[in-house]
Amino acid sequence: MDAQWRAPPSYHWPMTRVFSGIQPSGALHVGNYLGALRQWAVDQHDADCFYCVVDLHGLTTDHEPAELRRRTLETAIGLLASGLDPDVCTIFVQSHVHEHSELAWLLECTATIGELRRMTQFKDKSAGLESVRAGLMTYPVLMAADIVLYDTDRVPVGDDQRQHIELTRDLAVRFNSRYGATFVVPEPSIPTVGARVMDLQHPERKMSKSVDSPLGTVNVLDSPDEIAQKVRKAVTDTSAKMAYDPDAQPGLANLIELLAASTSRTIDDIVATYPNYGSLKADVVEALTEVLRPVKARHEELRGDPSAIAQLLEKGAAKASSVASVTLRRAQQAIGLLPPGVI
Ligand code: AQP
Repeated sequence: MDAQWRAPPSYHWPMTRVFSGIQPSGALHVGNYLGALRQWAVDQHDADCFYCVVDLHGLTTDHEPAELRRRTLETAIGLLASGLDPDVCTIFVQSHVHEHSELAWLLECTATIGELRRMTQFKDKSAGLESVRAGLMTYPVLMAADIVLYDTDRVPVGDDQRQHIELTRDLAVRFNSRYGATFVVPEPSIPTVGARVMDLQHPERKMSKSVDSPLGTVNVLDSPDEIAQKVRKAVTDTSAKMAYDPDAQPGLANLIELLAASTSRTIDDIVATYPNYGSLKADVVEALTEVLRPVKARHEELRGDPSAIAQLLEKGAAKASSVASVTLRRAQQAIGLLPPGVI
């Protein structure tokens, strides 16, 4: 066997390798920013980071082709506006790197239908649909392929992705134990505050790009007036008791977390400071407006030059492919596929 295909992990020592992705399923919201993107921008200075707009994941539910293309570009602009620097990290579109789909098949043949059916996002997203696309059940396997292709050590994500990272780890371990050391087994990295920003109108469910909740979702590009209107109308409760209790007072807990995540204040400090919900909401408006201000300003600069974005995505894809192709070949060899030209 060709030794380069079966070199044991970790392949990129001493740099930690980081990978994460985002679906082009709608406008970026403050949950995406505080739960994930802000951390991505920090990580790019300490690790070898690969960040991806996962457009193939956008095919799992109803979509308009032209709209998917528009959102893919818009999401890439959102990543740059969030502080990602293409000279420091690798930014690309998933479908530009064919290795993602190819490795996904090898991992589909490693996963079981039972474990995919147990994914809570599959249960939530398929609930009530008359016809469920097979891809909606198998996309966590594609996500596992996205991650292990880059010999990823760490995956910065929001709390909603915890179960998918667990599946990725299970598949990597299973593949390694069946076919020999092939994949690095990644660790999730989930922020302590802001990991699950809830919908302002329905604080029992997370803020989501693809759910139509105009007053419940604070978008990264919202104006200060829109932020103020949404936060002022945010659902709280009638008890008026200042406490951090996500089960009993989920709306209030969400506002407290939003303030903690957008400032350097602790939850205890916030609970002790505010006499009533009104003054808390006023400070949440101010904190969100401030934290999003630089993102909006960069977005304004970037949106005027889509061809520059297209070029940097092409460059990112070439770099990503140079890493992904090595991992894919290693996995193909391990699982028993005959390399072309070899007898
Ligand atoms: N509400 C949230 N709070 C904190 N983090 C969040 N993330 C998503 N929603 C929240 C994190 O953002 C990153 C990118 O998310 P994604 O595009 O992979 O899709 P998602 O997790 O399914 O998020 P959305 O915004 O709710 O999209 P749709 O509506 O398409 O499902 C991830 O790291 C995620 O954890």
